[in-house]
Amino acid sequence: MASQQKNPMTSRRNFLAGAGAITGAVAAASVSKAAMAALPEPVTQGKPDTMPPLVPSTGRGYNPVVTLNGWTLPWRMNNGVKEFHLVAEPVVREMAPGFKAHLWGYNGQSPGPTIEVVEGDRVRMFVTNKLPEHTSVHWHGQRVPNGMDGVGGLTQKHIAPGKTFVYEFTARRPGTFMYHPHADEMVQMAMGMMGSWVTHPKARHPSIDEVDRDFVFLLNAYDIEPGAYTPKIMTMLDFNLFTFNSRIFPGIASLNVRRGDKVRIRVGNLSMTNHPMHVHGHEFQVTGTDGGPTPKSARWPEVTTDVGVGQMRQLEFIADEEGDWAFHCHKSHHTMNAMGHEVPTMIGVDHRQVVRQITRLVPDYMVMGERGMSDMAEMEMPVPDNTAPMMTGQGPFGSMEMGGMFTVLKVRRDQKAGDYGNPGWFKHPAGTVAYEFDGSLPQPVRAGKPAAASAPAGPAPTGEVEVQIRKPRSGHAGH
Ligand SMILES: [Cu+2]
Repeated sequence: MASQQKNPMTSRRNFLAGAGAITGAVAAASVSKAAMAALPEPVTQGKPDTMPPLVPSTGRGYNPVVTLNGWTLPWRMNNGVKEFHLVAEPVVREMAPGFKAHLWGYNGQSPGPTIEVVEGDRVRMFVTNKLPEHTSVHWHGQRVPNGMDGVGGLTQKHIAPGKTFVYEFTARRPGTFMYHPHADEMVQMAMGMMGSWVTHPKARHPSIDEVDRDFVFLLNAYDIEPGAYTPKIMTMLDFNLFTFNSRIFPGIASLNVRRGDKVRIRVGNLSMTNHPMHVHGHEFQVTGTDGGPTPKSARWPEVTTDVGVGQMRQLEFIADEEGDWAFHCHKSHHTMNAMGHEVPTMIGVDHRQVVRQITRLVPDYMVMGERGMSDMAEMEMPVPDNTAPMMTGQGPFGSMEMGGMFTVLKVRRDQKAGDYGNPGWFKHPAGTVAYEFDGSLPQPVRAGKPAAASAPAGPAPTGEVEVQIRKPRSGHAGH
């Protein structure tokens, strides 16, 4: 293969030899050896780590993206055509340390590998189906000949189990795109079948800036009961795991950048609801969507942007504030992991007497949540095997009480250019961390008083405070 992922963790295994090891959960389709011989060797990735950017060694050059907890698929160049080989197959995805899910994906992972090409590239995608049912691949957002659009039944025959189909087209528009099945979509997307696609501009583009860091990931949601491994695919709205690239906090890698870097984050949404994505400490602009680059005259600053279902957004900003900045979906239920949904609200209910009575019968009985839910993060309550804690993540000051769609943007002055490694927790300069009040502060100056006369020692005489009290009248019509 002409281009290789420069990472020892990438395993190149023989497709057939590896077939039995993929999963015992679902019988995978078998593919004949003769049929595979002419295809680009399938490359798979077993580790859920964020892999280093794949610097192109053939074709036109570009500044590669970094896939959060993912990787970019290597290709081979065949008479000027970039050939990729996607293998649809059952996979085991570690969603967070200690919690694995049985999903469907591509080339060993869910989501599948990111595809990176350059505007104008001729692209040939081989898609081999090792799922137990038929599939297809739709190249979301791209200009393709209609018969390459991947809608099973409408624009092509479905790809039966064991078969390989070829898609061929020119990557006409630069931008941020996705790929996913257009066959038994409800099941296949609920099982994790999707991937990112980035088409880099072939030359300087008036609406596409060069950036120092370029991240990409997809938003997805799963419904996996505590202790189970396989998503419930009939779920329409009541998901319990909200993921960046099929990972949940604290399993999501941090975005590590150098202070002053221009940062681009490409986010696509293939879940069943919208996700308002929020960056702390910085304002960003949305510089593009899956419709292409946004003209500069049509951009405005934001700190949260909604990424609707089936949409992609490019967030860009200068990372000029050092620190550990939260980056998350702003729906508070989406920054939590699986829990029973029938938990009653116990805030303000003093049930100590009840607990004493129950404890006589059930010694291990625990009642959660009478002072809010943060107790659950601190107590690390026992959960079934293969279940992520609901709210967790140890930070330098204690539990972060987060899960799901949450990670940290780490901005450091001493991060090396091109180094995506985790620099550890931020060391705050003295006097810049919120602190506990201990009663010793300079006397306040009250608004509306001359400064010279306004700082008497001791508390202000109560007679000087004017308040107006309006009593409600009975029978008064509200408005
Ligand atoms: Cu969300």
